[in-house]
Amino acid sequence: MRKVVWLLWMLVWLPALQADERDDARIDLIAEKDQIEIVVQKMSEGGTSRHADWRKELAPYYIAAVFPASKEWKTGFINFLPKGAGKVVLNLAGPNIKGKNKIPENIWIAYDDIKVEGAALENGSFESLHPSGQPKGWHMPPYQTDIVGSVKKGGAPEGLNYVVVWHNSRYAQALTVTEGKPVTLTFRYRLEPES
Ligand SMILES: [Ca+2]
Repeated sequence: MRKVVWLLWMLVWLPALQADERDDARIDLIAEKDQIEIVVQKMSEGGTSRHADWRKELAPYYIAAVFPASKEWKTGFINFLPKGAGKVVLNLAGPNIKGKNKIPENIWIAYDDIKVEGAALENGSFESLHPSGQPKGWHMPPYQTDIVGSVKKGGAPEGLNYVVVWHNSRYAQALTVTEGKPVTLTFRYRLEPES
């Protein structure tokens, strides 16, 4: 009988759990180059973080943080303590849900109004653009994909512009951190509706 109850529980909840995971915004904090240990202290409600578990030597210097997203704009935050000084690269990304050939699925997450306390950030509003249309201060880490993130105009929670990204096409910016000085990152985000 217990087994049956367990099975029923799984049938009810497993799809729900999977659905949740699909809807996560993901922010990576990467200090691989300067080998700064990162300790996450606090996150917005429902947020979870883990050290990189795909490459052991990278783990102390790489945090993957996820935040439950919906189609409505929400505010998220993450507070972390750098245990050294140097550069922590902030990556705005989407969830790692493996699709065909183990390549992550193209799930779009929108971000805007990125603010940082404890370090300087350029153009967290995405209002300032290069002639190419790319946001000043941000770069795209190299991934092999033809489906690339971009700046969207209109419907932003702050100003005119926001950005959309997914796991394999991100906007990134290096933050210069101070040893022992906590950094708080706040941001607006949502699941980007299919257009
Ligand atoms: Ca904006």
